[in-house]
This record gives sequence, structure tokens and C-alpha cells, in this order.
Amino acid sequence: PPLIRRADYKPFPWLVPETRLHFDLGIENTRVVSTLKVVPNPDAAADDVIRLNGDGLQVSSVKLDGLPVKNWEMDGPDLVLPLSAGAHEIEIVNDVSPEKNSQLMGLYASNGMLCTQCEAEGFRRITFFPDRPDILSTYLVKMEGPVAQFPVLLSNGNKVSAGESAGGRHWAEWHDPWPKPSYLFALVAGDLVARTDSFTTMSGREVDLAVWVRAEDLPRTEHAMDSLKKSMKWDEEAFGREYDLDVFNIVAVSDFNMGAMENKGLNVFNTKYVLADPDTATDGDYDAIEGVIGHEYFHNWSGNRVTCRDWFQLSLKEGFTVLRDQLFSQDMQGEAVKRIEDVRVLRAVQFPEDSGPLAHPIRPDSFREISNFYTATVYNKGAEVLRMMRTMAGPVAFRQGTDLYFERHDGEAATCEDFVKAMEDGAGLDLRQFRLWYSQAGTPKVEVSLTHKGDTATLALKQTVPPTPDRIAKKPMPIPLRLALFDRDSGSHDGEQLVILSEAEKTIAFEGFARSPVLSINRGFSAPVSIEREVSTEDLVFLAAHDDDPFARYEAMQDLVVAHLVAVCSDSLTGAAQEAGRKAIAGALRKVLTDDRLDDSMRGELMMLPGQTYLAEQFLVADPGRIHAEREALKVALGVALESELIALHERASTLPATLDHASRGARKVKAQALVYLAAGNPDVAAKMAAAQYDAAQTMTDRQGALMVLTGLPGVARTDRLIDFYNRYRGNELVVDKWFALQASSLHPDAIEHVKALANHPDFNLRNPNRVRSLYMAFAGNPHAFHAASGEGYRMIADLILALDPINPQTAARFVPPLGRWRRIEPQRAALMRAELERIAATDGLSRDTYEQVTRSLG
Ligand code: DPP
Ligand code: ZN
Repeated sequence: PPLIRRADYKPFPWLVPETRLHFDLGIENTRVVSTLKVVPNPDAAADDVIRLNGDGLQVSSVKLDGLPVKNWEMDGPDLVLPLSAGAHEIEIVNDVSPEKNSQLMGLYASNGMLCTQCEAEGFRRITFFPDRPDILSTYLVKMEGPVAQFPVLLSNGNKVSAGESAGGRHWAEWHDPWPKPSYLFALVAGDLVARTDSFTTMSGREVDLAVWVRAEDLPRTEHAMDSLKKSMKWDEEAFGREYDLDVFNIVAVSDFNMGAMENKGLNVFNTKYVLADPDTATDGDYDAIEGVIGHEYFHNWSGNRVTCRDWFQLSLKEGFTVLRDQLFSQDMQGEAVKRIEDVRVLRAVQFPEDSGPLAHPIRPDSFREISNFYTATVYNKGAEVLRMMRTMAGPVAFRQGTDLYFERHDGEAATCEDFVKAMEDGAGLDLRQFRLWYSQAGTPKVEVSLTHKGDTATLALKQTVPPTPDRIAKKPMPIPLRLALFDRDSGSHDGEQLVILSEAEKTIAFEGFARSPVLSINRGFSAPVSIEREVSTEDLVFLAAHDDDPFARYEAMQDLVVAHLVAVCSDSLTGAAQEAGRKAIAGALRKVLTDDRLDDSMRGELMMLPGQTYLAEQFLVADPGRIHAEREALKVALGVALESELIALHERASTLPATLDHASRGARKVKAQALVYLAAGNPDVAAKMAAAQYDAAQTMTDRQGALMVLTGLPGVARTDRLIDFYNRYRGNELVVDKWFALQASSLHPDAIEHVKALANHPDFNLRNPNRVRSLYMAFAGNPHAFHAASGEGYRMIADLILALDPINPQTAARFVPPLGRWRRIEPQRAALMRAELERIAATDGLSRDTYEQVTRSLG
């Protein structure tokens, strides 16, 4: 497969101002008649042919300006038609088989309904079209099919007409007045019911809202609808963005490759991000639904009204929209905890990507398959880059920048450069050097040291941007660091400062410190960098107890544990030093457990140990077996040392009601965390407590939290509750997904055997991406099972990739990165991982998706 380069961008020779589509719908066969108005593009070099992209399509007929023509030819999957200068109308007829479409790209069948997914290049699997985001067209869509099978017919925009036709058939016609790229096209036909509501926009327009689901799911749509209304209101207040159609439809689909899709006026969602009630969805699920509903809604401006010129600009819409959904969720759920969660995801997923073979800048320079670039780098690091601009400009100026961006580029297909320019002009920032964040990959490292002499504290900062496969030599980038210097005695500071480290090295003197202060740096995680510094355990304990920035307080706890585990795993501690380290951590954690000024939601964050992947990132070459063992040993020590505090916390939290308010949710979070430590320190007591929590549970959060702990503990309580859970929720796909995931991610010593057995369970199914992920993504993230020294875990993931690739390449390729980390793993496991990648690479007929990821990973 060819390498496509950003530098090769050329505007398309033709424009397509109008697109008319007619669908004769059927699950086995759907006939598509597409009529395109085309005109020469005044901003491009003229061409005497038009290339219409296709993917696996057979042409039935082609007409040009109303007359049948035969002078077209196929060039690979594309149709190429000679075209003289001037305006033309092209009509193409072709058939597709939704039922056979297991890739879930283009038009496909899911549970008897028809739906589409077109981003990034799925439209070309429906009909021939210049399938690139800079071709904006208005769409008029007519759908026709049997009423009984497809009572509901939806597409983008507004419904303009509908009617009955002969033989139990009906039709509907939808018109979207807003010109859009083909990746935002959508169609849904099926037996669906809607929760409806309405929203009045800031200029007083009434919008009809609907969330479409299968009849049995209707009772679980209230939270999605609430989230939608909150999103619409928030975008008006926070970004001045108003909705622009008379209807907004959301449809939930159970077979879906990604989380959701922002099609204009017709968002299509994975059921996972729509359906919720307290009995079947956890508090975390509620938050995720709110965040994703917000994300897709916010795309209406950041993505749809202003779209991307080409796919290299993906972060223009995704990084910006992730920032917008993060700010929304901060406002809805609380800023401190949301920030901690977002940083945890960044470190668990994006940092490893940035330090591995798949590293790429947030604006990549080349790809073979764009689906592989829907990454944590483009999304989450992209959001961090914009957040840094916001930190440097301040929220008011940042808003002036985004206002200018929307005003300048409304209706256009824009670039990342357009955004940066609007931010310079609107927010008054000089971003000349800052643009490097768009072109350089790799997580910058900032070395920090603080010295003290007389009454001066001197801060020395040094940055390095590590080499990545695309580029060795890197330039220093502007790194905004929020910092504070604490007085040891009073436990307070004289105000936070923003230091921008633009050069490779810099020292700053702070006067007026008779004693050496305690440094709190990168507060709020103001820059997506890794901070390296020599810092005493004493200072970290101080910050963990006193820092007034909640993120920094969390960070101090993390640093305390990371430093300890890294030292233990490197065999650099004497027995006594190790004992002292554990004591210090236990002391800090005891404060967290008992500090009654903390709310439980924040307490739950502070209780979480750094994850295995983040710990592995601290080593040039990591031994996952050792890291896992030492992390577990620390949990045992903490569980033993703090048993009575943990039990008291669990008891106190158990008295709160099973409601959705902040306090009750926080209580449920600390209950699960307390059980995790107790399961390590005193498994018998933990098993009893978890079984009791499970039996009394009135919410999925309590039930799942208890079952997670039980699943890791051998014994009858485990088996009984796993059987009960399955029987209780059998038939509810999303909850059965949880049942698979709990077992695949468990600490149970036989987790590998459990996963093998579950792969043969009648409910396991390679065609449903949620189910595949619930078993195998959970397994790939389970350190002791995936990294089993025998290599069996690696083999199972490679086998899965080979089995799934012919069915659904996009989802199959997502399982390559866990194996791709081999260079950063100790030699014996590395050889086993590499061998599995080589076995995949040697297989004939790999998809473009998997081929690209595997070859890059072997590099
Ligand atoms: N554009 C989609 C999103 O919202 C991708 N499925 O991220
Ligand atoms: Zn998005």
C-alpha cells in the first residue's frame, strides 16, 4: 500500500456543489443511485477526467448529462470518467450488500437495521465520489424500503417529505442545507423508537431532539438526552456556538468500530455511549456518556461547520473537540478530578505511543491507512497542545482566538495552521516557535533542580525532546509550567507563577526565601511533558498533604510511589530503605484515607496507584513481570498497614444512599478502592466484604466494583457471583461485555485460561467490536496475563489479530500496539513479542490497516 504524504496535498480539479442520493434499501442488497453536479474548481489545475473514489463497488451504469456513457474506466477501485470543461451532471448506479459488510465501514446491517459509518473513507464503500474532506456538497437523500422492516428512515438535515408507495413500502426524503464533506454523510433505517425533547437556542429557535434506540432500550435514554441538552447550552455559554438545524438526532447502534460519529444532524453512537440506568451502568459509564455526547455535539462547529482540508489535519477537529469535551466535563463533574482522569489516560495511552515505534506528531506527515491515525496523540495530545495555548493566553483571550477561527473559516475545510494563525491574531499570542508542537513527536523531558543559597532559591530547567522514528534531531519547544514555591513552616505560598521554558536550558532566581522552599511544578499538568527531578521523599510527603493545587497533590502521591517502585525494581534499595519507603507511602496514604477535608471523589483519585504502563515508561527497558510483582507487593504492604482505616472508610462510605449525587458517587469510588487494597492485604476479609457489597448492591458501580475484586480472588464467592451476574444480566449486551472484561482483566492467577474458555463462550462473537474489545482489549491491558513469561498472552493477541483482520481490519489493527512495545521490554519477552509480530507480517493478504501497524512496529 502506498505512503500518502501531507506535503503532496493538491486541491481537487472539480467541485461537487450538489449531491442527490437515492437508496432502494435492503439488508442483502441496496441499490444506490447517485447524481452529482460537478463544476471545475477555480482554485485547482484543470483536468480532463474526474476520479471518483470507490472501494469494492461494482458499477451498473453511468450517465453524463442525462445520456448513458461507456467511456469511463476503473483504475483499481476508482472510477475515472473523461470530462470536458464546464458544469456537468454525473449519474451512477451501483449495488452494495450491507449484510456482507463486516468491516462496519460504509453501509452495513446491525441487528436488522441499516446504518452507515463514513469517516474517514467509508463513503466510497457506498458510492463513487471524490471522498476527501475538502469536497463540500449539499445532500438531498431519498430512501425507500419496506415499512415493516424499516419503519424509521433518517438522514442528515431536515426531513422534507415522506410517503407510502405500493407493496407495503414507504419513502422519506431528507435535505441537509449545510455543505458538508462525504465523511459526515449518514443514513439509518430500522425499527427504532425515540425519546424526544426540545431545546430552545440562544437566539430563540426551537430544535427537536431525539435519541433513537431499540424499543427495549428506551428506559435507558434519559441520561443521554440530559447530556445532549447540557451540551447544547454549554457550547452557547462557553464558546458562543449555537445549533443550526431544526432537528438533532442520535441513534444508538450495537455494532460500531469507534465510540460515536458526528454526522451532521444525525449522530450515530455506539450503544455503550448512550444507554444508562443505575442498575446497568456505572458512575464512570454515566460520565463517559456525558463526555461523548458532548464531544459529538461540539463537532457540529469544530469539525462540521469548519472541517478539515485533508486527513493530516485531523487534530484540528479532534484535538480541539477533545479539549472542548474535557472543559465541558470539568464544568459538569468538577475540574480537579476530571483533570486527573484526563492526565491518567494521557499517560497510560499517549505517552507509550509517543515513546514507541508508532510515534507521530499531532499533525502526521504521512500514512498508509488513515484509520490508524485516530490515536491518543491526535486526540489527547492534540487537546493538550490547545490547552497550553489556553494557559498562555488565559481563557478570555483564548475565546477571542476561537471566535476568530470560527468566523474566518465557517463553511471551509481548514488546516491546523489556520487555527494557529487565528489564535495568534485573536488571542494576541506569538506562536512562531510553538508551532513545533504540531511537527515534533515525542514527550519532552524537563529536568528540574532547585538549589538554595542565602535567601535565593534558584530553579534550573532543561528540556530535551527525545528522538522518534520520524526524526532524530529536535528543537526546544515552548513549555508553559505553572509553579509555586511553598514555605515549609506555614505550608503556603505567595502565589502561582507561569514560567515558559522556550530554550533548551534556563535558570530563574527567586528571592526572599530564608529557608529552602518546596517546589510544586507543572501544576494542573500545564504541559504534556515528563518532569525529572531529584526530590526528597520528605518534600513529596509535604506536597501530598499540603499542595493547594489538587492535581499537584495527586502528582506528589504518584511521584512518591513511582520513585519507590522504580528504585525497588532497579534493586537500588537496601531492605531497610525499602521498608522506610513503604512506611512513607503508608503514612501519606493514611492521611488521604482519614483527611476529612477531602471529598471522596478526590480521595478515590489520590488512592489510586500509578498504572503498570506508566510505571513501565519510567524504564528504558522494563521487566513487566517484576513491575507487576513489586506493585502488588506494595499493595499487600499498604493493605496490611492500613487495614483498619480501609475497613472504617468502607463502612462509612457504605452508609450513603444509592443515588447519583456527587457525595454518593464519591463514596462508591472509595469503596471500590478500599476493597482493592484489602484484597491484597487480607483476602479473606476482602472476599467477605466484597460478597456482601455485591449482594446488597443497588447500583452497577457497587456491583461491578465488588465483582472486580472477587474475580481476582480464588474461592467460591467468586464463582457464585460470576454466575449470578451472568444470569441476572444475560441478554443485556453492554453488561455482558462487563462480565467478559472483568474476567479478562482480573488478577486471578488463571486469567489466561479463563480468557481461552471465554473465547469459546456462546456469547463471544468476533463480529461485534464491543465484545471483542471486552475480552481481548481487557486482556491486553492485564499485565500479569498478557506478559506471561511463556509468551502465551502474546500468541493469543496475535492469533486474534489474524482471525479478526479479514472480518474487521480497523478493529484488528488496534490490537497491534500492545505487541509493538517490544523494544522497551526485557530481552526474553521482547523476542517473543517480536516473533508474534513477524508471524503476522509473514501472513498473506493482510489488510492495509494491520500491515501498516505491524511493519511500523517491527521498523
Ligand atoms: N470523529 C469521530 C469522533 O468523534 C470518530 N469516530 O471522534
Ligand atoms: Zn471526535
